[in-house]
Amino acid sequence: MAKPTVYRFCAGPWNFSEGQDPYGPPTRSGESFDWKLAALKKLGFEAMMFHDDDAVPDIDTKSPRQVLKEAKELKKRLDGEGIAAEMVAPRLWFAPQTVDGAYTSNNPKHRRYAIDRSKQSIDIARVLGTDILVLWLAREGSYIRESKDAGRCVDYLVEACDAMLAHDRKIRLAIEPKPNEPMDVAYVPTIGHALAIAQLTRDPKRVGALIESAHAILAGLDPSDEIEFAMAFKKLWSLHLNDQNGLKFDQDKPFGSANLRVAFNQVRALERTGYGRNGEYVCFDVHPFRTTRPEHWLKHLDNSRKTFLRLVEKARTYPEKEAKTLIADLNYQDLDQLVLDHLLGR
Ligand code: GLO
Ligand code: MG
Repeated sequence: MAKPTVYRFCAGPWNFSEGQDPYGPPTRSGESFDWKLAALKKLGFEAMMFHDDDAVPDIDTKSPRQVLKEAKELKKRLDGEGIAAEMVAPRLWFAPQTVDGAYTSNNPKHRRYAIDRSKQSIDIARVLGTDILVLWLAREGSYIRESKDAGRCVDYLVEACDAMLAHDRKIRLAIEPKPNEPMDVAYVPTIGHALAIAQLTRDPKRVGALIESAHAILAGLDPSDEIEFAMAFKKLWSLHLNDQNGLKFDQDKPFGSANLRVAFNQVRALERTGYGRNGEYVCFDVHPFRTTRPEHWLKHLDNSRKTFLRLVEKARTYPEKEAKTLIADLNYQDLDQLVLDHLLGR
């Protein structure tokens, strides 16, 4: 039997957010990057994930040389702290060029901007020592159906992936699906869509996925099934665990906060499929509640990890034999209760 996975944890600088929402300003004043790096260390997390402009602020105003220089400086700081860079993601949803899509914009100049910026993110990833480029396709979708050609957008997405794969022979693209928000409807809403796009690219082996719990729930799916699906293709290269209370705005709640059983099944899926054995990290894409006071600023991350580790124990002590007998007997009534009793502690 394989040795139990020792999980390693990761978060991004945006996960130390300041409480702003569409209806109100920040409720905590911003902290510096160094503070966030120190906070991750204090939490015992081993890696940080980066948007390109987290790594190099104001990236669009800097020359390629300057960008690489700053990326190298960052790498030194990370090495000094013993924190790895888990991934880099081009932030393709802020700039005016991405107002109606980046890779799938109707405007060829804007599509070019998106591809060039993605190539630059790959250069940053190389400097930071990671081979994972995460593509959260935030604005690849439509506000109204008639504004874009959905079929052509598939071609545009494939073209963009091909350009990135050609730019660096080692880079792996991890597509992070989400069904909506900020768009009304996104073109890559599920893992199935992401892996289908992968098959059309010049090197399908280097195009995989990142699953976020909340995004699967927003798509009306069970995140544990999404995990098992991606792992069946050996394509789950990163993970954003969090929680989501049904179909509403993207909540990014602490892991397990809304539905402990759904969280348990995600952990069980990771255990069953061996996620983490090839060095993949468990990242928490969670935000503090708006009400959080600065002295409790790290709790959402610490608590997410605590819940995760307790659920690992629950997965490892799950009464498999008893469950198997009940499954063979089609006694799902008692199987259901077995799970609840196990989670509640007998
Ligand atoms: C938003 C996404 C976002 C991405 C991040 C990395 O819904 O989850 O947080 O994960 O920008 O690309
Ligand atoms: Mg995410």
